[in-house]
Amino acid sequence: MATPIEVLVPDIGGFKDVDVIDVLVKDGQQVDKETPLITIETEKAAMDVPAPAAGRIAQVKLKRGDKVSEGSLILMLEAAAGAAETAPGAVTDVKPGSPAPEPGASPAPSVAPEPGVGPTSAKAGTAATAAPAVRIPVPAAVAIDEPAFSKAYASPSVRKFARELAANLGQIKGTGPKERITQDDVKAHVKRILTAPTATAGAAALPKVPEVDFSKFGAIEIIPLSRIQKISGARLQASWINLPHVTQYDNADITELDAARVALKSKASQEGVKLTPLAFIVRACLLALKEYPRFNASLDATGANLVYKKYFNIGFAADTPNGLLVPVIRDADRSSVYEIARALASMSEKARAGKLTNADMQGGCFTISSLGGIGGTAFTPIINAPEVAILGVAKADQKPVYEKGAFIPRLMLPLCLSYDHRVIDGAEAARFIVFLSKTLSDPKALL
Ligand code: CAO
Repeated sequence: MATPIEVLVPDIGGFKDVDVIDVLVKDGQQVDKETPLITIETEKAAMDVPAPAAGRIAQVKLKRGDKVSEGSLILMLEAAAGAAETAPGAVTDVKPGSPAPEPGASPAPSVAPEPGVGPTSAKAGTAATAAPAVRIPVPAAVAIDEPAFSKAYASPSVRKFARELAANLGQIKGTGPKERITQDDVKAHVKRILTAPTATAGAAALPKVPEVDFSKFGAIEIIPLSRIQKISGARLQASWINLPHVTQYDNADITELDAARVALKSKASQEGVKLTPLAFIVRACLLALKEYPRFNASLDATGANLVYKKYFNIGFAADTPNGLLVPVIRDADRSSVYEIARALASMSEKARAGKLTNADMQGGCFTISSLGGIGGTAFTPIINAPEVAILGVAKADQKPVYEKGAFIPRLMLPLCLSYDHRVIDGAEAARFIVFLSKTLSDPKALL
């Protein structure tokens, strides 16, 4: 058996009769080098005294509440073989006044000991390194508020423990002497976060709209939102909150295109097809998506990769009595303008009759929201996330266009392209919409 060595209080900068506020080990306990043994508190700081070597605690020589100075005996340690060369008194790595060394800006671990189930405070010194009995994921996105963390009143071992759990010490109220934060305070804080409903954390971050009792101002009637409105509302809000939206506008000269459409219209209607501008707009978008494949991509779940889709499924917003639905035309690039027009009509009819299946609304790559049949000059469509762009179409109107020294009437179609600025740069969006405008001005490219 190794001869026990004395472990003494190191140089603590001349402070005398300093309080021992915690004894973190007990007789018979195995410790590693650097395991905190006791916590002492000067007027300026609380600090841990770590083990000078690995080994077994033979006998603890002081208790909580004792007063110590440099050279006071802390405990007797049977140093493990090969570690005995560390002399007592070599424990000099903690200096008062200077903050205790932090374990650095190590990222939050993805696992943590179950709060409340971990070691008791008597084992606090080893708690941070003990293998957790139960593993619970800690939200990875927790960021430590460093200034608040360093100002918080806690011992180095509690700081280390808090860091390993990604707990913001600045948010924790200490229940120890002089409001010092204890390990139990950290556990209780983490437990509170882990057991709180997830929605609460997100909702708490958003300022609330004021609640108003409308009946105080006049008669009211309460009608619940439809199921579709509730679902689409939540999705629209998620997109609006998560995606940085920018909307780029342009006007496409569709004078020739509309002349071609009108010429084809009666023949198409004989075949049961209602040929509206939207079918041509879908075709033009397909060409633009092939030219600018980033618009046909999505961010993956990590947000670090772009998923380029090699298929071209186009969604279109359909206004129905129950709310907004987005049917998807699969492999639209393999269809002619007539086939697209037929699909638009049949799917919007199905949408209005409430007969769309989930499969009819899945797999979209890019969405078009056309309000041209109703009116308006421009709007900001919300991206159908995880898609990265959406085209809004307003009503085409005759506009004076200056050409060869004179204003001439042209049929101009307002286009409004909203895009996810994390994925698409403004210049690329401008190129996309200019390409789209040019394509729409040339009926041959679309037929
Ligand atoms: N400019 C001028 N006229 C237009 C036009 C445009 N951009 N788009 C359509 N029109 C005309 C059509 O040619 C048609 O005229 P005729 O009856 O004289 O031929 C008329 O407007 C009605 O068209 P439509 O709306 O029946 O057909 P569509 O193919 O343009 O649209 C659909 C189909 C399903 C997209 C549409 O009915 C619809 O639901 N639009 C609403 C989409 C929506 O709600 N978007 C907002 C989503 S976010 O809340």
